[in-house]
Amino acid sequence: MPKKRKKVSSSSSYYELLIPTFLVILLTIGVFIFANQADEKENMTTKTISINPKQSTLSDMLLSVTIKINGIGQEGNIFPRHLTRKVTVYLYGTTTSITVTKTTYLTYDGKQYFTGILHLGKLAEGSYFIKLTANHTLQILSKPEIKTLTAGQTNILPPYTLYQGDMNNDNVLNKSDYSLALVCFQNNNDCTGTSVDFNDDGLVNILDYNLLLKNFAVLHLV
Ligand SMILES: [Ca+2]
Ligand SMILES: [Ca+2]
Repeated sequence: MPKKRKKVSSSSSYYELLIPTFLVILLTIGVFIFANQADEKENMTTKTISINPKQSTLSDMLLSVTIKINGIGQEGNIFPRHLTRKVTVYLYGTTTSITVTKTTYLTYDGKQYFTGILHLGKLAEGSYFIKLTANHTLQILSKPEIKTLTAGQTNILPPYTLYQGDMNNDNVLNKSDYSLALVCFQNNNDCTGTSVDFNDDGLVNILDYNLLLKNFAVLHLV
């Protein structure tokens, strides 16, 4: 009888040892799986940050600008004396208070347009109103009015025509400009600093005067 009791006691002790060991193994596996899931979550978070659009907007924003100046090109003087034009571009954020003014020189393509790439610097992606102007031209608002700018690519503006004749640079074409230009035409000079040689052929004559009148007509000012 005492021998039987000893056998039962040995078997019970074996299971008493096995069960805690098994629980420890299960606990270890659980901790391992939990740790792996946490690592995966961390990796996913890192990946999300790497494509955060806020970071991509910090790269240099590029704008391809093309303008036509009336009187220069195929319907006017195809061989202007000045092969570059200084152009100022104004950007206004539609949903932010961002305002940017940049000036660049565009190069004549030998036929019709002045073109160039404008570096806007670190500018946030988004929607903007864009205006352009050159020396003694009226400002023009780009069309469509709201332009979405995207980082990492060259944003292309369609060609715009700039109209000359704003002699006093107040962004209005009216009789004050006509009077200032008329003095130059009557004296047959280029009125240094306020050139009326609109077609840039080196002469001040009836061709330039007609261009000014045409601008008034095109802009419905007469
Ligand atoms: Ca004016
Ligand atoms: Ca001329």
